[in-house]
Parts: sequence; structure tokens; C-alpha cells
Amino acid sequence: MLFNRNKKAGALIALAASAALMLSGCASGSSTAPDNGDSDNGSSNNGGSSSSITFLPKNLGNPYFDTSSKGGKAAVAEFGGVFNEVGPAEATPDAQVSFINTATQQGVNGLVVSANDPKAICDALNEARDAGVKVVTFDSDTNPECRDLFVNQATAEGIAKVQVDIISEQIGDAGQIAILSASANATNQNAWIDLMKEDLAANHPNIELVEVVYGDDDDQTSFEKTAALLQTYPELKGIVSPTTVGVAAAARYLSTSDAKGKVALTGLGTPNQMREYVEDGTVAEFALWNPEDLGYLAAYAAEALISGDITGATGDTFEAGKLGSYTVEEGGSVLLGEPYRFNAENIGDFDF
Ligand code: RAM
Repeated sequence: MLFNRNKKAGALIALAASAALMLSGCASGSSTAPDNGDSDNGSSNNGGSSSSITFLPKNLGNPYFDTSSKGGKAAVAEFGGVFNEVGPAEATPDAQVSFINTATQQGVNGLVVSANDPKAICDALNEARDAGVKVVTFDSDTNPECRDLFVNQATAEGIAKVQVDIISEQIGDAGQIAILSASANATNQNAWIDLMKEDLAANHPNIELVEVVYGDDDDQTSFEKTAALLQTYPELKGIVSPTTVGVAAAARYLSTSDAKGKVALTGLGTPNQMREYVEDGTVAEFALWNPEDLGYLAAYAAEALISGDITGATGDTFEAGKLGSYTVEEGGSVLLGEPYRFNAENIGDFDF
């Protein structure tokens, strides 16, 4: 059930609906389309909380996480807490440990983390939890025993399927493709890649996945890996890059290469990073969710834990401001919504 029919109209209806929700201040479920980034930043402090909540993305300097932190900051301002963002420059497996330890020493109430590795930060997170810090993972989970809740952007199956669907549509369901991923240990990308492989094997027998390469969510590394893929596989028909950093770097490479228009590219991108490549014809369609909403929801989830409204048990429900009411599902996860397809028809509706 991907949100891919009558895209522009659908997006506009969803935008109008989310604007109406914001105006009425009422909370009744989440929209399936991302909002356009023009939403209220929640700078008004209208809550009674004094929670200090620290966001720890995979790395700093990634527009995706700038956007999720923007949403987190808006939420924290709404309930009156104190927001902070810290993080490493590089998305390496244990680079987040020292930031977790510092936050624990500072006595923050909540940590909201996108994990570079499912295990490497577990001990540090569990020490934080022993010290009373509520730990919410978002975007990229740890092993479940290392956090109180995981705020998931969309189902892993849905995220995998939308990318396989798009690439197979673009290459006539046949030929060689490669995957340009983030870092080799990233929980989220690895889960999506496993499911993409299953979908390809089961439903697309004429597509051959020749290699998975890793750009480490670093622009230059991803750019170079794209160049290498094109050189190694002259018959390559398509690249799938399930990372906003990777897909933008690959698009930049393709846009000035002979492969432009010959090698299809899709993946998970932000509209602002991909706009010029959709407009110049390098990329026809890609997918994502709204990272701002993801950060906003994760902050509200942390606050619900801190205030004791929920413990993270299956069936717990909490209110997440303008996004409405959410329920904790099996495995301690909370689901934001569905992935969304962006293309030339609708990209102008979005600004994030
Ligand atoms: C990058 C990061 C992030 C992922 C997005 C799609 O920004 O790897 O974890 O969710 O891409």
C-alpha cells in the first residue's frame, strides 16, 4: 500500500489535512504523505515539561538528520523541554559511544539515537538507562534490549519494496543493478537490503544484483563508489541507493557522466537534495518519508517515557502533538507511516 497514485492530488489533500490538524490542534492519526516542510516550528513553549532531550544522529552535517533534528527541536519546544543535538562527524560503528557517555554524565532525561551499529553502542546505552535516561532509537535501531522504544519511519518491507518496484519499472524488470549503501553496519540499510534481495529473488528473476558497495554516508566516498561501479560493470542498468547521502552523491556523479539517462538511479533521498537531478532528468523517481515528522515523533515518544505516561510496552499509547495518537507495537516500536514516492510531478510540493 504505497502512496503512489495520483501523486500530486494525494499530496495536496494530505497537506491540506495536516494543515487542518495543525490549525485545530486536534490529534487524530498521522497522514500518509510527508508534509511540505512549511510546518510550524513549535517554537512556542506551551508545555509544562522540563525534560532535557539529546538527539544523537548517525553523523552531523547530513541534511536528513538536520531535518529530523528540526522536528525534534520543534516537539521539545512544544512541551517545554530542553533540546540538544550532538554527534560524530563520521558514521562509524562506535563513534557515538563517547556522546552517549557524556549525555549520561550530564544527566539528560532522554536520548534519541539513530544507530550506526546495532551492537556497538549497546553497553553505553544500557549504562545510560541504568542511570535513568530513557533511550529512544529512531531511523536506525539498535538491538531491542538496548533501548526503550524504536520509532520506525516505515515498515522495512515497505521501504525495500518501493525501491525494488521503482528500479524494476525503470529498467524494464531486467538487467544488472547494484546497491550503494551507507555504512556496512547500519541497522536500517542492512535490514532493507536483505528484504530487497528477497523481493528480487522472489519476484524479479531477470534482475541481477551484482554488488553492494558502501559509501559510509559520506558524500565523497559515495561519489567515488558510484564511479567505480560504472567502471566495473559496463552493462549496469541501475543503481539503488537506500541512503540520502548516497543517492544524492550518485546523482551528482551520473548527472555529468555518459551514463546519465542510461543508468537508472533510485533510492531514498530528500526532495531538496534530489530536486536538481529530477529536473535535469538524471533521476525519475525516488522515495522517502518526512524526516522532520520522524524527529518530532521520536521526541514525543521520549517525553512520554520520561513523564511515565508509557513504559514502552506493547499497546501503550501516547499523543504526539500535531501528528496525533500513536500505539507501541510488538518489539517496542512505533510506526510513523508509509514511504512516499517523489518525482517530477510532485517534487515541487516539498521543501525538506
Ligand atoms: C541517510 C541515513 C539515514 C537513512 C536515510 C534514508 O540519511 O543513512 O539513516 O534513514 O539516509
